[in-house]
Amino acid sequence: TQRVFSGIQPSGDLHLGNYLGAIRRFVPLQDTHETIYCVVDMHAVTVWQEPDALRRATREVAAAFIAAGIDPARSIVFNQSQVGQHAELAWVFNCVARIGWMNRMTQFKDKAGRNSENVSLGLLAYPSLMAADILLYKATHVPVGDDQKQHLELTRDIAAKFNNDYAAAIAAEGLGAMDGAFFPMTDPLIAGPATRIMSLRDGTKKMSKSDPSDQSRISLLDDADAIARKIKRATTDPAELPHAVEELAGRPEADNLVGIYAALSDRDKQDVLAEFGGQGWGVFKPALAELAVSVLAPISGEMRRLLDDPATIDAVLREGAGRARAIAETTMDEVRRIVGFIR
Ligand code: AQP
Repeated sequence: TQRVFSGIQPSGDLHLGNYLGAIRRFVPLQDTHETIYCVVDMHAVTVWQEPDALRRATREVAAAFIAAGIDPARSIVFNQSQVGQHAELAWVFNCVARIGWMNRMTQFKDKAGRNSENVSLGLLAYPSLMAADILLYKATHVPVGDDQKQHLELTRDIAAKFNNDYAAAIAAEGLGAMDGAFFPMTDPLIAGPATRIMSLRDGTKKMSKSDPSDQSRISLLDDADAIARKIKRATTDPAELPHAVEELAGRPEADNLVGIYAALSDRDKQDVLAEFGGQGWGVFKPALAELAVSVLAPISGEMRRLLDDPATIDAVLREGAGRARAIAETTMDEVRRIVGFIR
C-alpha cells in the first residue's frame, strides 16, 4: 500500500504557509493513499513551550486539519506524544545517525543561530525524531513544504544506514522486503507554486510560526480585517507588477505576493501576471486580500467552532492515537528483534 505520513508542530499560530505548503495538500491524498496526519508536539518542545499554550496549539492544529477537510474517520489524526513508539524508535535512530549529519541541517543552523552550544539537544536531534515519525509507519510518501526537503533526505540516509548496519539481522529474522531492506526509501511530495511562502515583512525569510512579528504572517485564525491590514502593510518595492514571471527575479516581495495569489486561486504566476501586469500595489493588494479572506474565512470559522469544544478534539486525537499505536507497535516490535533487545 501507498502510505502517507505528515506532521505539523503545535509551536505557535498556524499560518498561510502551513496551509498552502502542507495542510491543504493533505486533503486530496485521502482519496488515493492511506493517510496519517500527526500533531508533532514532541517536536514542538525542542524549543520551550508554555504548557497551556502547547495544549491550545495542539488542539488548534487538529482543528485546522479537520476544518481544512481531513476526515478523522478516513485518516489517522493524532498527537505524537500519545504514541510512545515515536520516542523509542527515535532513540535507535539517534544511535544510527551521525552527529555530522545533524550539524549540516540548515534548519538547525537557522534556529540555533550563533548560539548553537546553548540550544536543546532535542533541536539537534530533531531530524532523527522526524525519521522515526515517518518510518514507524513505513510511509512511502511525505507531503511537505520545500523547507523540509533536506530533512527528508536525512530520513532516507537513516533508513539506508539502518538497513545496512542490521542487514544480517534483518535477513535472519526474515523481515526484509524483496530487496532485503527493512525500512523503505520515503519520497517527499513537494508540488505546486506555494512550496515556500515568504514573510510579509521580508521576502527572503520564510513565513514562520516562530517569527516574533505577528505582521510577518497571515494566521489561519486572523479575521478579515487583520488579513486585509497585514497584506496592505506587506513590504513591497515601488515598481508596478511586471508582465512576465522572469521579471519577478530580484523582487522577492513581489514574487511572494504573486505566488500567494497564484496558490490561493490555483493558477500559475504567469496567469496572475497576465491579469495584473502593469498595475500598482494599490490594485493588487486589495484583490489579494479579498481572495485570501474568501479562502480562509470558511476554515477559520470552522476552526473556531471546533475549538469551542476541546473535549471532542481530544477524543478525536485519542482515538487516532489508538489506531496509530497498533501500526507503530508492529514496526517497533520488529525493530527490537532486529536490534537485539530482549522482550
Ligand atoms: N513558509 C512556508 N511555506 C510553505 N510551507 C511551509 N511550511 C512551513 N512554513 C512554510 C510547511 O508546513 C509544515 C509544518 O511545518 P512545521 O510545523 O513542522 O514547522 P516548520 O516547517 O518549522 O514551520 P514554521 O511554521 O516555520 O514553524 P516554526 O516557526 O515553529 O519553525 C511543513 O510541511 C512545512 O514544510
